[in-house]
Amino acid sequence: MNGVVLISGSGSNLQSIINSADKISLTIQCVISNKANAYGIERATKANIPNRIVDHRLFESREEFDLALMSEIDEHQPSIVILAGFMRVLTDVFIEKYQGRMLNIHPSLLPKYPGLNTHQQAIDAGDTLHGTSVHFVTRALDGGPVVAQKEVKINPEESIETLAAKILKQEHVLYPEVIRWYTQGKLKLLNETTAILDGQVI
Ligand code: NHR
Ligand code: GAR
Repeated sequence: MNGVVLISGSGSNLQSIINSADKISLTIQCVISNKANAYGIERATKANIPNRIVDHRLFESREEFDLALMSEIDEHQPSIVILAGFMRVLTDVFIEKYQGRMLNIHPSLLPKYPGLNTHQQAIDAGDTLHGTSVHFVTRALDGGPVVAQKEVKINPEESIETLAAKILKQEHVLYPEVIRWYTQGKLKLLNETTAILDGQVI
């Protein structure tokens, strides 16, 4: 299956997807970043994957940025759009076009802590359990149906850095697995609030 990956940063999730691409029957057609200095762009280049920068700061509005992003994506006609550490909130015009074939990995046990600074929020709340979620992307920010999660323990002396590293390690296992479900046709979005895995509501 053909796919496009959107990133904003280090791209360690992108790397885990690149490394498992054969196993999960995914051809990454293009990697697109909204940040020119994202290390994930170097990872794509090293893996001989076409890549582009669409700098959100060059656009007057979120909609105009999204339209530029869409025109880059649509050159490839991807069957899946993968958000991997992508940091811009997407407008409805974008969501409507790709809903049902767009996944995100979010560093919390959704529905806890949608949005930003999730590790800080979990520590501040005194949580002992944290984790990561893969969900279908819908208009509701980090509110689309959750497909799968992995948990990590928060230790008493945990810092944001140690916690983020533990979460990333789990993400690198979880995301390729969920993408494989999708490429194999086992995972589908039924509607804005419901996902189906192997014919069963998740
Ligand atoms: N867009 C929609 N409509 N729905 C979702 O579920 C989305 C989305 C766009 C991105 C990823 C999400 C995450 O996993 C994601 C899910 C960025 C922000 C944010 O507030 C929030 C959630 C996510 C990504 N971004 C700031 C903004 O103004 C910019 C922050 C920055 O540049 O550092 O867009 O957490
Ligand atoms: C990941 O932990 C991902 O869940 C999170 O950022 C990290 C990206 O790391 N995503 C978000 O916070 C989205 N707002 P990576 O660039 O090394 O894959």
